[in-house]
Amino acid sequence: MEDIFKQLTQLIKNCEKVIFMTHQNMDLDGFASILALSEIVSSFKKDNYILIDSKIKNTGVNKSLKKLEEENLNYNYIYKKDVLKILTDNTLLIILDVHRPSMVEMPTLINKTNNIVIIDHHIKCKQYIQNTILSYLNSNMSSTIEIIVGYLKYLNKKVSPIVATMMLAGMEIDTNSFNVKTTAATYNTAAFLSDIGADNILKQELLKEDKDDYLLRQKYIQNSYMLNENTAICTLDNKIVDNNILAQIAEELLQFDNVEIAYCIGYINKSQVGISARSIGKYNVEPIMKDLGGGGHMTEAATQIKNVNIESALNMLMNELDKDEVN
Ligand SMILES: [Mn+2]
Repeated sequence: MEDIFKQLTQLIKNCEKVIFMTHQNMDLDGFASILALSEIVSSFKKDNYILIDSKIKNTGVNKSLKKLEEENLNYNYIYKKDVLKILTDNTLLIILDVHRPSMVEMPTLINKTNNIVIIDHHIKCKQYIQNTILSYLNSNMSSTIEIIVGYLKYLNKKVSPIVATMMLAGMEIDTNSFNVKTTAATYNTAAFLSDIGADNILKQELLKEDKDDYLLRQKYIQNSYMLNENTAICTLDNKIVDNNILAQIAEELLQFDNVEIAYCIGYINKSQVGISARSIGKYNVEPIMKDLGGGGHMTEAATQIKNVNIESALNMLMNELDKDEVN
């Protein structure tokens, strides 16, 4: 890892400016990792820009943006429509928390430059961004934040307490409150962030949610059921919901007795059904989602299936589960 950090430092020092990008529907792992790296890049006296969507959906990210504004902490945010205007031959594009080209915030940006660095903690998928000058993928890491904290330690640098707080919140989300993908290194990362001033009260505020969203999930969870001795299923109605809702429901099902694997199925738009899969870490849910056209991690994976209804998506899932049992 030291070698990667050494190369990254050289690339930052040698470039003219940096543009940061994460995946579509930016979350706190991606955003807080970017904020931390932005502080690092600024300390090297390099201009840097954070590519953001004009309509951010993630509540944690929105709350963080508002908090940073209130505290007069100004980062250079840039929208897709303006990013090509600032891109030069010597601009470094650092992509965080994603490595699949179709999933990045602005896929067309990838073909506009070869100065690409990728730092991610997802299991390597078939389609990955190939024209990189540096790529670090480590799926043993709980979060991208854990990698970035490694870089801070390597550089012997800190970030501002407010960014440390956002990083801690991001880790908490990616690990489902330090339950999955959590190792001694994960706790050490949290301890480091706490040491440099992460604020537990602000962290809770960033993670708070809308009561109506909570109640909606509980309504669906009431109708969830056990498929067998360790697998819970929750199917939604015809309402179109955000992908995140499916993920959150599957995650929440894991807290109940006997549930070791959970699936949540629902419409994510008119013609697409999403399946979100979660596991406490005893079983790998990634192969099943992969067989259904998706991907992910051992403990969290998902897929989107076109032109099916919930019932047929459920049938497809059951077939895959049956196959798995036979094997
Ligand atoms: Mn992540």
